[in-house]
Amino acid sequence: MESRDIILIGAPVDSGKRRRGCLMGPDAYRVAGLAEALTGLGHRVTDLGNVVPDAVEIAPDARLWALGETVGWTSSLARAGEQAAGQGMPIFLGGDHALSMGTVSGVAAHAAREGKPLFLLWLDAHSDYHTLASTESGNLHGTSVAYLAGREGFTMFPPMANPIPSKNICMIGLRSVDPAEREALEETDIHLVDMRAIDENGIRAPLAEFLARVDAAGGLLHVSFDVDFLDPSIAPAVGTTSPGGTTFREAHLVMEMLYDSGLVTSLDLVELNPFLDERGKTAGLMVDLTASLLGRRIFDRPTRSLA
Ligand code: 4U7
Ligand code: MN
Ligand code: MN
Ligand code: MN
Repeated sequence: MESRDIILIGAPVDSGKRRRGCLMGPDAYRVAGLAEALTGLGHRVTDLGNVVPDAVEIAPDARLWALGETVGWTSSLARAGEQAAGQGMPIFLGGDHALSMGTVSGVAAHAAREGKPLFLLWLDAHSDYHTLASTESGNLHGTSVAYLAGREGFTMFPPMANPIPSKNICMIGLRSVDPAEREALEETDIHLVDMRAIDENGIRAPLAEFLARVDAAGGLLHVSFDVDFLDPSIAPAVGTTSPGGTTFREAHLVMEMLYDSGLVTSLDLVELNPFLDERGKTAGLMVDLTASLLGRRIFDRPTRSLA
């Protein structure tokens, strides 16, 4: 694949949960040298700076944390995402995972305009499949996929105009799924790859199978990368740590396969909390993984087929 037009968009969303710090994420990626790493791979990189949330008037909700602020982010990021997707490959620098309600709806609007199906790869320990009614924590970063898939009850939010069909969604890395989420997921066609499946059969086969489907459909592919997809021993800068995550090499292999596929058209980097990092270790790893997704490799050998 030749050089790409990459658009960095800061999304310092910190409203999706109670523990603060993700608002520092975009600057941590800048300090860790994301733009420089991608430029070094031959890409053209533009940093548009940070988005701000729309002002909305929604009364505080006793159960749902910072509802109005997250709704405001959803509409402003949807606009930014739709526009950037028309100009290149947007990389959204989070910010917590509530930001994906905005970024992915924007990208979905772009895909609809192009007449192409959108596929969503969710790399996460969690399924983020709660509705506003089922969430027990009230933390909206745990509801993003439900919104994007068009589940009912997100009445305060902008209507999801282009919901993503569940057969176009693949979740990899799962190890913390709440009972209400599991029940709902079992009724869908969402492709679920939990850590046990990865232990038993490796991470390569299910990803290759999903990528082949994206390719066959001529689809666009959005990747939403939650830092807690990684094992906390290699990526400590995250509020919702969950042991038993993917290893350094499993994560790089996913990124290398995504590069080889040539299918990724947009990316979220979410849930980095620099306040919890150890001397920039997690931010640096996320930059290296993004570089792998955009062509960094150990040897320049011919690309293997995915089949
Ligand atoms: B993340 C949780 F209860 N399911 O709803 C919830 F375990 O974006 C966690 O994936 C959500 O980090 C995690 O609060 C959201 C919890
Ligand atoms: Mn998440
Ligand atoms: Mn998570
Ligand atoms: Mn989290």
